[in-house]
Amino acid sequence: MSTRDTCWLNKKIANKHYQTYYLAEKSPLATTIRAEFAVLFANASEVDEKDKATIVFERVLNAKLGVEGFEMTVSENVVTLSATSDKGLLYGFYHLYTQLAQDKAIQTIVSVPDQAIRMINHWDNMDGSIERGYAGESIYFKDNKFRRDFETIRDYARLWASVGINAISINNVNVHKYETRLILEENLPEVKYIADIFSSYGIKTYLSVNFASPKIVGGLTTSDPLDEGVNDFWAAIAKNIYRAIPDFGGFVVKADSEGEPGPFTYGRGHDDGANMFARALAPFGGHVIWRCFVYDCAQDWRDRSIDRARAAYDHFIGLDGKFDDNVTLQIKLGPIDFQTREPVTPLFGGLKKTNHIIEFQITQEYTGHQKHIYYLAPVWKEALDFDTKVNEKENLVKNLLKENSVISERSGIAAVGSVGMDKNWTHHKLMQSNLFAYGRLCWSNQLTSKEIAEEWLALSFDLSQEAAEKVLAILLTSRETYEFYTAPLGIGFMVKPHLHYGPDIDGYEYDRWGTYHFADRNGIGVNRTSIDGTGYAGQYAKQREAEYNDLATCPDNLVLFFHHLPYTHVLHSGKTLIQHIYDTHFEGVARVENYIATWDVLSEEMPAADFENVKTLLQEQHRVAKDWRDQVNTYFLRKSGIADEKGRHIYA
Ligand code: BDP
Repeated sequence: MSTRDTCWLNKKIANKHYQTYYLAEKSPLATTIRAEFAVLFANASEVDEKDKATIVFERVLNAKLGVEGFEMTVSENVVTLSATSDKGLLYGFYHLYTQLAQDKAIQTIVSVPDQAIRMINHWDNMDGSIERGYAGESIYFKDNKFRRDFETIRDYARLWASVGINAISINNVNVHKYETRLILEENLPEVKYIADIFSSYGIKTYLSVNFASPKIVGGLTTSDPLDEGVNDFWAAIAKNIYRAIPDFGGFVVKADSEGEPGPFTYGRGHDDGANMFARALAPFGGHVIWRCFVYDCAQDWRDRSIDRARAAYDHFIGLDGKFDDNVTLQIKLGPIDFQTREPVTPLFGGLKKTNHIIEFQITQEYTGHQKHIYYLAPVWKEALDFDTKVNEKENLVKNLLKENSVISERSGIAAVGSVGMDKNWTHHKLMQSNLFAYGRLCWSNQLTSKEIAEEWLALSFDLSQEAAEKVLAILLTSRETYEFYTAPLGIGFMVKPHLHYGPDIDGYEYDRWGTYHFADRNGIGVNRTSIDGTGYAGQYAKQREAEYNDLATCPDNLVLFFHHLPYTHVLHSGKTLIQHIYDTHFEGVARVENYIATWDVLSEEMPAADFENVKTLLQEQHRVAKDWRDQVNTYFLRKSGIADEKGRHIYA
């Protein structure tokens, strides 16, 4: 038996004595379903004949279910799960389990995923470290070798399959020395062990690759995507990988970004780079995921003409339609970098003829390092439901992902993962909710953040309704709370450089990364209008551009992202900018104090380890929230010279 926290797969179904009938006895996924049945229905006890129930699995031809959907029908004591593939049956089985585990009535349902690609990107290095990882070491690697903890990987695969994840890349997008060799023969048997486990749960394995591999490990003098030798190199690599791992997913590539090599070195475009990989992988049905996080990370802070927010659009919009069918562009949800509040990247709605996926971040790089409570579902919902207003009508991101991709099966969602060797996977017990929420939301875009959190709570704990509501309230307010005590109104950053945890207001202000707030004695914010600013707002459809350009319509929570404003500017809320900064920073800390008080009341109902875990981390959250409050308030009091109208203490 595994020693890991089984998260939302904790409960055993015991109320009925279920039997199963399974048709495709030999497939690996059928074996998985039987194994899952044995674990999740382990407590089935002797019961009356009238309480016995049967689960029938059947493979059907039913176009409306697609490859991954399922239908569940219920009559008397028979539950029938039907799907066109064993993968669909696996998803149906988990659905049945989660309904029973929540004591919900079993109802007839047809369920088809809203997004085709539902992916996790690990940023794991072979030395065992994880870039932006906050929950212990890598589950895959240690000491520049494979960790070979297959039980952990199997447990991990179960968690993701149960919420519908179907693709995982296992290594960092910044591909260092050892990881560059992952594509080579010497490492393929080990990659295959991992891929086989994932595959038995319906998950495809991808590798992040180094664009400069032909030079680094291929003995070539160039990595030029138009060079014949380079193309031969990648063709041979692909052939080798697919010989070892026939259902391998493909490559994830970060190129020409933050020091990573790329096609620009050779005067080539990103279409040339991506299509080179596409050609190598195409004969095997493989897939290239090409990241759009391309920007100048060595800019001069004195040069006001460069705006990092513009970069993804400026680099990729002109390439729309120029990518091969097995290329998918991966675009971060916001134009800068996973800040707590950013507008949605204008490439969504901008791209019309290119496969693309939206990139989220589960790991809490800028959102509290899994020491602070930050339930991410509202951030993701906001992005998926964002109305681009392209063509002057409603055009939501969640629909455009498929509609504007040439091949809808090559569109969807990816997210940077957050797990490590910590026993509870995520370091903070409550942040398991983000894993669950990510999978559920990828599958069903219309679920609300609240519904998902309720499901997660019901599956993960045995709480009274009163207690569950308390935890729910903490989760649902957590993003705003964090936003309140950190950088105000969409300005972002103000974090400790490199670490990205805790306040450092001018940490990046005179640095090369392009993440400036421009605060002086008169005001703060970045003028990104298309009237007299950087022009970023002009990358949106007309209505959005007008909305962001105009202070009368620009939403308060993004106003400093788009405008440079005096501290006396009056927001839509009726408060001045400076008073908003003071009020939210006091309020943010007060909320954390309330969380602490609420949590203490839960000691009877929470398992001891989980109770202690959250209690301890809340103290840390409180410590850092106070730091944020005091540094931000002091900074702006000194800059503006305007006192808090409520007369609260600010360190002047
Ligand atoms: C930034 C991280 C950096 C990643 C980069 C990326 O700070 O560690 O390598 O994103 O997405 O947020 O490639």
